[in-house]
Amino acid sequence: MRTSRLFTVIDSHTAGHPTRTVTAGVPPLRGHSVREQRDDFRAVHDGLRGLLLHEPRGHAAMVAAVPVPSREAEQGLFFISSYVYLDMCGHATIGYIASLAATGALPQGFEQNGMSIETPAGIIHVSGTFEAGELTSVVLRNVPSYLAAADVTIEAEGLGTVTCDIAYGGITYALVNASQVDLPFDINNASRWCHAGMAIKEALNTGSGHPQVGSVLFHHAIEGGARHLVILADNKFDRSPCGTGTSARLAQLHARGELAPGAPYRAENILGVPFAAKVAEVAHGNDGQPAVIPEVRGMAHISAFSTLVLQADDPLSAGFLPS
Ligand code: PYC
Repeated sequence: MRTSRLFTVIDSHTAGHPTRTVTAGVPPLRGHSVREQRDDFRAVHDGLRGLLLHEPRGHAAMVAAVPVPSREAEQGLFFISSYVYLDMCGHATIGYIASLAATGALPQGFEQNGMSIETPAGIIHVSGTFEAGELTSVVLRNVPSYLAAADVTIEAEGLGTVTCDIAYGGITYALVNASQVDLPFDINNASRWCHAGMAIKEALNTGSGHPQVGSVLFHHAIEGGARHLVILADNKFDRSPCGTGTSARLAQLHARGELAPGAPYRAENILGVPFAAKVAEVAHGNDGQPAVIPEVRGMAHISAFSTLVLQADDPLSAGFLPS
């Protein structure tokens, strides 16, 4: 067999959402910061995104975590999804740490002190809980997160008038109470929720004058928190409760006076698997706006240790993603 490329990867899922941690095969990248290295990957090697994440080696929901050197933190990490480059990704950070733990690659002292990670969105801090030396959960302290706009009203195609808040948690989200959409809030209706989410995103992002959003988070109240369904893109939704979306929710609830620092917030995915979250600290955003440091705790499980191969004569070397 003649191969033209080989990548070693560890696949995990965080409450159902996949992370492909790439441990070898990515060419050296130019740039000082993690953001610059991520931008170099995008400019020079974007073809690898299809190879690593699209069919036949991946699928629409796949997200890669790519470790790179950092000058600012103990490690650097950037995130590639099948459809876009994410500045920050909570579920993939949790998947990355679980992958390091599964291969004995957590840095020395992690169990006591955790570590800092530079991401394109900024520096985060991760630590873990352990039982008899085994990682049992990953605790992520995210970048400063804030409410960007409250009580925004838009007309969304097929839905009519929708009210939402817009908040940043490493990615910017429209936060929408799911009761405004006449659909059962369950996984069997995921593609219809995707349609609804995309209609809201489109209405916000095409000349509404409101902050642009990357994704739409629908929330449905439960005891001690909410069930989340995050619509990422056409036919793509987060299977996890979404780390950056949960961070945006914490910022929203804190700004509205509905969640005190330290109070627990249970963020469940659409299948009922939770993240445990809280406002860890009150802080300031990059532009001095009132913000919070969110803390999100969850766990990932390993699903494969693989070597991805591109055979030299593969006619579909770029991969493909059915829409
Ligand atoms: O967990 O932050 C997250 C995330 C973003 C996109 C998919 N998952």
